[in-house]
Amino acid sequence: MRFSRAIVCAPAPTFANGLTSSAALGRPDVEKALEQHRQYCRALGECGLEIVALPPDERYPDGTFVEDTAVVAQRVAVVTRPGAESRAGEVSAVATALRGLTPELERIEPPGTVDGGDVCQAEEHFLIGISERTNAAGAAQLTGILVRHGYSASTVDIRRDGKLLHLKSGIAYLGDRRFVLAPGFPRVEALEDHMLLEVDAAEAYAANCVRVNDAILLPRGYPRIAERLADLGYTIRLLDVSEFQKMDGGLSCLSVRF
Ligand code: CIR
Repeated sequence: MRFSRAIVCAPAPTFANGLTSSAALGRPDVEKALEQHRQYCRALGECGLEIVALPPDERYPDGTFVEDTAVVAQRVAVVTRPGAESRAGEVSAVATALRGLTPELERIEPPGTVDGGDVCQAEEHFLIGISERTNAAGAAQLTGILVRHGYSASTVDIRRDGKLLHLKSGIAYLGDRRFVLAPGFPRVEALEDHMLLEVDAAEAYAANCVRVNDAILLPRGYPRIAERLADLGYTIRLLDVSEFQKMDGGLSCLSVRF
């Protein structure tokens, strides 16, 4: 699957007031986050993507995690309904940006909630995580939309694990029938007949990596998985995302790629 565009949103001045359960990592430095975000956008540009930059909105400290607001596939785009109340208003800017860029725009309606971080596309199949943010009603609506557009979908409940905020905190699809997984990720049917690269416990955060055209974006500081991916022949782009990690986010959350 090749991408030609990415929607991004730089961290707002209020970034450090966002939701986080990683307080032990400290408070993020907004200036440093802005620089890391610039490097991230540069990497996406070097992977061949045109950047569509939404203006930071200080009402939404988590607005930089733009992936949660939309699920964009080749035949349909879905504006989500984020599960955290403080993030509900983030969707209007992304909906406006998507109009005209995607063939059809659908929406998740109440009582459904979906965070885009809970949706992992692997070719024509979508794995949807039921989480603290994505409920069963939202997953059912999204499944219905995707199936109407010729895709298949299945769900996995990630709440039991307790460690994953979103599905994609623990899984990345690389293409080539390969997934990267966090340790202990449930072996659901959608993973069958795929190569599964489980990261070491000490490198669990690196399960949130992103294949973008000819490269894999990987957080810096996880040498074991970096080496395994390089051995498989992938070009690796290492990026610092420490300030986003402090707010429970990572590489995938920072863009909507399509
Ligand atoms: C939140 O809790 O919503 C944000 N602080 C982090 C969202 C990260 N998004 C993602 O993993 N897809």
